[in-house]
Amino acid sequence: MTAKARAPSAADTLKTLVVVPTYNERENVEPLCRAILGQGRGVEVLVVDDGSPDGTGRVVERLGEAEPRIHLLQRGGKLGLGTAHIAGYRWALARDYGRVVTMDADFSHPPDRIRPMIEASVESDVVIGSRYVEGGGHKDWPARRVFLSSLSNLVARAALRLEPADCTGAFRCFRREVLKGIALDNIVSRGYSFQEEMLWHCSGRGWRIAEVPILFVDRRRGSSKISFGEIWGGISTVFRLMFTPAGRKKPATV
Ligand SMILES: Nc1nc2c(ncn2[C@@H]2O[C@H](COP(=O)(O)OP(=O)(O)OP(=O)(O)O)[C@@H](O)[C@H]2O)c(=O)[nH]1
Ligand SMILES: [Mg+2]
Repeated sequence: MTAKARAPSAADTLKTLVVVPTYNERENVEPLCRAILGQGRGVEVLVVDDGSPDGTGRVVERLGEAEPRIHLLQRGGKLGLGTAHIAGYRWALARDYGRVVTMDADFSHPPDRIRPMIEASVESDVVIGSRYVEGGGHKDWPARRVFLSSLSNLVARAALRLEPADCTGAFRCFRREVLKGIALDNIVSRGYSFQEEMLWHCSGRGWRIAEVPILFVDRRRGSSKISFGEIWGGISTVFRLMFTPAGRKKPATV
């Protein structure tokens, strides 16, 4: 069904910004932006590019000239995935978006799951595009990735007492109030373990968290940016948060 034909629902009363961090995603970024915009008239996209040498930023700039719903936040160099997400949140909070979706650029996060996540955010504050609930999963993943992902989730759930089944993925939808209520300056993780740290804040504040199943497909175009250092980053983040005093109460203003 196209966005035009779809009857308006409660989900359409808020504008949504889909934040996509990129580093060398030239082949993916144009089809992805188009697929995202197809998810509804109130959906816009912000690409946070870290000076990709392959010219990803220039592609987005050109797309934005023809389509006002496509935006580019161009940063000078590779500053890390966590800070790219935060930059996207801040960009949205400075404008009138009611919710923020975050996702990878390589089509591992299926764009057609954005709509069900937005619908679920009517009743929930945070919605996770989840590989580990019934109906979800991953396809074409090497055994090493399956093992590492399962282990990271197991550790995050056990050590940080997080309830969601998928605590490590970047495919998420936040209501504006959630992001407004987190002291983004205090988030320490710069890399992939940023995801666990964000969820730790959300769950500690008592926000309602829901999971929508997704089938995670291994990237087909472009190359992976994950490094061995991210594994160490994940372990140190979990240890740091385990020994951080709660102090995550929901602010009275939201
Ligand atoms: N802005 C920005 N984006 C990044 C950075 N590192 C990775 N990304 C983007 O973050 C998303 C996730 O990176 P991937 O390389 O796909 O990581 P992954 O999904 O764990 O690894 P694969 O399964 O191999 O694809 C992609 O959209 C990347 O382009 C960074 O330092 N800055
Ligand atoms: Mg990927």
